Amino acid sequence: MTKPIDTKATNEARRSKPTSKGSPPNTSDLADPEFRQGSGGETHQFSEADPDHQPLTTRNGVTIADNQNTLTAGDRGPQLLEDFVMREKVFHFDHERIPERVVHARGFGARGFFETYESLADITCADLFQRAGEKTEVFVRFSTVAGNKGSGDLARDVRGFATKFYTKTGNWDLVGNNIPVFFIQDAIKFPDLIHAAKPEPDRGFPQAQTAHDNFWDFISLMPESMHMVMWIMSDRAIPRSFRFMEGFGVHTFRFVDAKLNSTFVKFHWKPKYGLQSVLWDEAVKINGADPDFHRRDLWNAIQSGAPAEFELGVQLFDDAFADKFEFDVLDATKLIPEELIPVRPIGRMVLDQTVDNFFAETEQVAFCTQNVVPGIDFTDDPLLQGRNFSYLDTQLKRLGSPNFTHLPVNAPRCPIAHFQQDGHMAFVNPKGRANYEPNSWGAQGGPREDPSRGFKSFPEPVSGTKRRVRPESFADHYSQARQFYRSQAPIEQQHMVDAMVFELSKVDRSAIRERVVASLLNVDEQLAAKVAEGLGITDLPERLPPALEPRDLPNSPALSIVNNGPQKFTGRRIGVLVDAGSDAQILAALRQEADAEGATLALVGPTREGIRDSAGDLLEIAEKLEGGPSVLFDAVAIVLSPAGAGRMAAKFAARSFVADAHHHLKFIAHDAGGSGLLDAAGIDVAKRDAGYSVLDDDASAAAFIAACRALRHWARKPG
Ligand code: HDE
Repeated sequence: MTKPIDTKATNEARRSKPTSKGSPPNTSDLADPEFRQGSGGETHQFSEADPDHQPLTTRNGVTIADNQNTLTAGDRGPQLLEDFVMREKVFHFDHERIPERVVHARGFGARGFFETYESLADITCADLFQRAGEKTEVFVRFSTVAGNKGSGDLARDVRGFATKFYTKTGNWDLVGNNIPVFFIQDAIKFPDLIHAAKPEPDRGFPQAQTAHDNFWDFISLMPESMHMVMWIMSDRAIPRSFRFMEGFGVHTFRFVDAKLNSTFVKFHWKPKYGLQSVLWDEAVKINGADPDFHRRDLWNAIQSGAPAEFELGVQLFDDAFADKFEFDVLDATKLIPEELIPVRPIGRMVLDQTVDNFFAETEQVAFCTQNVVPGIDFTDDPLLQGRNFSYLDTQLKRLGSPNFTHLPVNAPRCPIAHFQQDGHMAFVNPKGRANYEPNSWGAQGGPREDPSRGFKSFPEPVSGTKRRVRPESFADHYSQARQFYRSQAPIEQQHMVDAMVFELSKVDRSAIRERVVASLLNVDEQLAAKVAEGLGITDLPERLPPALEPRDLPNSPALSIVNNGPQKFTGRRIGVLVDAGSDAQILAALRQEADAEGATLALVGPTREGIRDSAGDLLEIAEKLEGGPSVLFDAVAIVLSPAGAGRMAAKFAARSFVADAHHHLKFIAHDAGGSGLLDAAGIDVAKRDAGYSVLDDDASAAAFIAACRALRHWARKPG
């Protein structure tokens, strides 16, 4: 007969506190009495038997005696249906998942505040913009669009940049992207666009990629998408981190003042530490080395006390500008160049708190473009109008109840009072008899409308014939695509060509590849020719006839990332390759200079247990070499003793570390020992350009960090 295992003894051990005599370790996290508090704030008394822990209970509050074994009839007998402890636990587990977002499934949220710079009372009555210094609580969710929840962060994709402002007059959701234009002009095309971009339905792949037939087939047949295609084929679609990208409201909105005067407005987020993107080869490798690279970056930054920060800016204009602007301001495939209407900063947003619970906040947050507050209004942009339907609808599907506004992350911070009632999970319920209006119950009759403070739409005169038509003013699909391409630095243009050649090389049908090239001929002939060359198309196809002949617009310097470098290294990370005996003085100088710049130093070494430097001090290693390739860093330094260099030179991962950094145009610093590893990786002195620094004293460490402010040594020809 089998002897039952004495789980009582194991449980006792699990519960017991560690003793100096080496008894089993306590499950340390659970030792924190706050750790298991319910989200409703309820706490349980510690059991007398175990003063360090709250008793484990069922959801009904019944204390559980045994969380290891199901109730059975006989030690080896069948499990009993009456075991509510086991059934409730598994039941709840079975229902843990809610539908992931149909787009923007993979996201990462953070909390913080928005601070208004100055009163905008002359242009909007929106309460959050009335008083200089006013702080408004915010929740932001960054995301990718095409991939599922588990996809890699470094997909070539648009990034979502959705902000919920919990204002005193209701929640305002600014649900934007990191690209200022969109693929389509009318919401009715959104399901087609997303179907085409997502994995193909018969095979379920490719995941989180537009590099496949369906996407490019759709694009080649939808000229209006070409402007946005330029953006997603550019470095904008592979940002270095959420902290280093812009955000845009995309549509034209309205600011409305107290007298119902309207001013058109486009919203912009500008990252405090400037824009930065990775190279495609880096993106591919980062996705392997750390698929959570973007979320980890934001998490680490906030946890280390360096919040992400963005400035909110607006482009303001009136009807006169809208009438004379060469494109329709209601067309979301167009932007207004910053050179034409400069972006006026109106406040800053600081994201300084990570979430307490990913599901409760990042997953359950429900953004709705319809969430505007008095002083902010929609325009007739057909994409925006369609979104106003879609977001509310999608939240019901995802969260399963019209009461999703009760969830803490979605609940307004201002008072709410209405006669809506019941529904699934109604846990914030009105009291009293009156649940309709008008009523004659006097003071007990509940809330009343307020014509003076209530939301009022801008009284836009509207007339027209009801029909399905795309306005003539939306017909120019290529001029701004051309403007974007031509406004890029040569290296950025090359990246766009490379991206298109890569993506189209994954397209099986040559007719689709050729149709894209035919469309590109409307954007820029050289671009089309280079893409054709990369694809091996020897005879350029006929140009796709455009609906409206594209025009040459003036270049917009603001559109380039490289030409607008931040000239700071703040918030960036240096990977320092070290081994036993690395020079303590050089490491100290590097650390000091990095600290002064607001950058971080991460040591990459042979083991996580740490190594002793030349002074005999134990150094904390952030990444074991094989798990910490140089793609994870913005710049690298190689600080090795001669013996250490010898050991490293024998390792493929160490040679790749420096070879990749070289190939990715990174700034590289090295000491005399580090030079040996560079030689071993094939980067001899002759190949070391101005992006290399020799570390031999404190001044050289300072010079290296100063050089890093350029972010990349673009002049390098890695060969
Ligand atoms: Fe979205 N979009 N979208 N979108 N979108 C969603 O709403 C939709 C568009 C954007 O972090 C969905 O809650 C339609 C433009 C972001 O939770 C869904 C159209 C822009 C997020 C939806 C668009 C965006 C979404 C899926 C064309 C930039 C993530 C889950 C008319 C201005 C928000 C959800 C988050 C999410 C519909 C176009 C940005 C299905 C129909 C343009 C940042 O409702």
